[in-house]
Amino acid sequence: MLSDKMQAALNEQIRMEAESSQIYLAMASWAEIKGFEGIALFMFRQSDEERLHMLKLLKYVNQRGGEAVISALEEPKLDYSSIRALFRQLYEHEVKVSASINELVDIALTSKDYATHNFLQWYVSEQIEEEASAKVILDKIDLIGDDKGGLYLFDNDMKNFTATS
Ligand code: OFO
Repeated sequence: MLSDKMQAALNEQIRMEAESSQIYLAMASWAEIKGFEGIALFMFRQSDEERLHMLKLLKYVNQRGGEAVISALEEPKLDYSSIRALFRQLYEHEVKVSASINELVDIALTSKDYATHNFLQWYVSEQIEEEASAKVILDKIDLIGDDKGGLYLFDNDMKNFTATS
């Protein structure tokens, strides 16, 4: 059985993962409209992944005798001034998610909820990968600078870019 505190924190994480999915969906749609086919594909994939992260948490809460809450989400307000700004927001968002996961791990440990602690390890590893790949992408963008040809190739590369690329 989940403690009230643990359940509330997990539900907050469900909201955050759903919000991540919306944010990346908004980014995907923007990239698609702008003709960045590869970036759009990458962002649609990220959005789908975040939805799976949300569902995994939802099922865990219900399985442990808790009640998952489906919250309302705010419309993502993003800075679309450049591709760099877009990926900077993705990176910063992932850093925020990692901090939130760490907070959950802390609650699990202090409340001696070792089952939830164990469950959360998957998210800890996932965040290491997601932060690292967002950093790799930002470094690539910095290398490209204002080079239009470089941006074209970058967009093409993003079609197949995964966290382990
Ligand atoms: Fe990338 O946020 Fe989910 O875990």
